[in-house]
Formats: sequence, C-alpha cells, structure tokens
Amino acid sequence: MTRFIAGVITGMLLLAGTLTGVAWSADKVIQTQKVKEVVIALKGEAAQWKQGKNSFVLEFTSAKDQQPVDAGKVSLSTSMTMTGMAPMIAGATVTPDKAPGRYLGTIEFQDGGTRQVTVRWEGPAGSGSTKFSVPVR
Ligand SMILES: [Cu+2]
Repeated sequence: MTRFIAGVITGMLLLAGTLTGVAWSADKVIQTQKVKEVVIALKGEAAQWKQGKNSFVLEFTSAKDQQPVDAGKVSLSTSMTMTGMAPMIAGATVTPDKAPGRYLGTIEFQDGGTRQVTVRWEGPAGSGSTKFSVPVR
C-alpha cells in the first residue's frame, strides 16, 4: 500500500512537472551579475524583456565551482524613473524551481524603457542583493 501511494505521488509529481515546466526550450541570458562568491543569471525566452508579460529564470551558482547555490527566499523588483512622474514600480513573484538554485518568475511591464532591477535573496548560504539595469523593448 505504501509503495502504491509512493508510486501515485511520484506519478503526480512527474505530471505536475510536465504541466508547470517552463514553456520554452532554451534559456537566453539577459544579464549576469557576480556578488561575492555567487553568480546570478537572469534568463528568459528571449535575451531581452519586452512590454507586457515576461517569464524569467534566476539562477544562482557558485563562482568557485559553478555548483547551484540555494538562495532561499528570492525576490525581484524593478523601477523606472520617468520625467514628471513618480517612478514606475513592478515586482515579480519568484518561486523555486525543481532544480536547486533555480527560480521562476513572471513580471509585467506597462511600457518600454530601462528598468533598475533589484534581486534580493536570503538563504542558508547567506543573504545578499544586487542591482542592475535591463532594457524593456
Ligand atoms: Cu515607464
């Protein structure tokens, strides 16, 4: 019985993995940042963000041995300064993927223009943050 249940759970997990799997075949690098001993890669379906909804991947690896780094709780937020306007702020929901050190998120942009992106993490290997800019076309 226990084995049967384990089999059913494994089957369901495999199915869920297939259904929720990232819908593109190859990740294109949008930006990489090195913070201390951690390399953070922002990847997407395309090598750049576009207006509207974007799916993205954040990958944390060790600069020393290129092994995945468990970054724990991860958040990504963006802001754009526009003349005569309050900065436009957009945040993303970021959730861990099945693979360690890999996180999936989506973000929506109302218009084009360069975003100041902040990525924060808080995990067993330590916490940190990095800022970089990404154009939205
Ligand atoms: Cu704007």
